[in-house]
Amino acid sequence: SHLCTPNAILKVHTYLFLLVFFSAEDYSCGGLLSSSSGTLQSPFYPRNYPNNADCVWEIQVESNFRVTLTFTDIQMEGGRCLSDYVEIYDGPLHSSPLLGKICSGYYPTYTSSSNLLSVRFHSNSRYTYRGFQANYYSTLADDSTSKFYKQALLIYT
Ligand SMILES: [Ca+2]
Repeated sequence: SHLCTPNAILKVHTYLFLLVFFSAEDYSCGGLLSSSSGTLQSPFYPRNYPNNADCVWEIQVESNFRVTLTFTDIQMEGGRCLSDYVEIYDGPLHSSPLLGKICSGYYPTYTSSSNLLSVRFHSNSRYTYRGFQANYYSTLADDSTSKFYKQALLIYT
């Protein structure tokens, strides 16, 4: 029949390609960040983030450093942060204390107690907003051992 002519098949393929191409915009998010400083943001920021997103960033800096994360923008579904939110963990995602769960309204700062900080962004199946942007940097750990050492130097020199 005429539906099986090469021209008809080409038209169907073109149609399917356009359907897939325009129905969902590809993106990747999350990953391991190992530079001493950097920026992370929700997919497509400052355009609206996609629905059903789940992104995990693991920030790992040098072993004697700490990670400080500062948010410069955050706009998501508000309220109790049950729909769309960012979670910040003091170490690896599934085995570390939750430092904060935020979605809108204020721009907090978090500092890890080790050289690892994890950030998870989650969005539910509807209503999207601009999302978030955050910067991180690393600072040399000022632990009790080095403080004691400095005091000892002051006393004995
Ligand atoms: Ca949502």
